[in-house]
Amino acid sequence: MTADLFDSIAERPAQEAIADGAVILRGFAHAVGSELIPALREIVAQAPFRRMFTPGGYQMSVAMTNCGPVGWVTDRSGYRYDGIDPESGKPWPAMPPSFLRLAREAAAEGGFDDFAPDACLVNRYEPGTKLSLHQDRDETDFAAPIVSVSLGLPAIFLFGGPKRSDKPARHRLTHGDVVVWGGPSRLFFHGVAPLADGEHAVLGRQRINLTFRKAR
Ligand code: MD6
Ligand code: FE
Repeated sequence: MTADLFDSIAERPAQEAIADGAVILRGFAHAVGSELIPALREIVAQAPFRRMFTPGGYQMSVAMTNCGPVGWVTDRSGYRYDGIDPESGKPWPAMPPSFLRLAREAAAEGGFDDFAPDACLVNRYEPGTKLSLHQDRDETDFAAPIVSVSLGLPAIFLFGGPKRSDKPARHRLTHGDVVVWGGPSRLFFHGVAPLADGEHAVLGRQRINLTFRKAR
């Protein structure tokens, strides 16, 4: 019994390096999950999830919103960070202190001290929803990492390399896992495979991902 317990811990170490500069912190957000979810509900009440359009005219299957000084948006004119929610004409909801604390602590754990995110993109995946391989390159300063928090249903995170054609590795991310991503792999291609159906005890039939960035 005890041996089995330790074996399973050994097979799933708390920190998994997935590339130079990229690490999965298993369960790092678990303890604060119960604080994050009510704060998330308030954000969504002020800035509801919406499915944005890519510059090429496709509607994204992932629904998005933001909190913080600036938010990531896409429409026919391109991708950008904007201080105003185009749906409401108002600033995005403030970044809750619990979000900021988690992002800073995770970044430090991943080797990036003094992370000061000014944007938190909130993604909602429903079963069947996916995110195609892409680079995060709309930020001005690539020295800052990205911190990505997974909540709700598990997902397969696809992690490639510097070229779109690099075959991605598949990493299963579950509720509370945090990916810290920067340095040499900051511009690597990545995405999310179509979400498998399921029911999460707290969030139901969805996965929520928070990605913290220093955009400006
Ligand atoms: C997601 N994440 O996990 C989408 N980007 O829902 C991302 O696109 C991402 O997790 C940059 C760094 C980490 C990420
Ligand atoms: Fe991304």
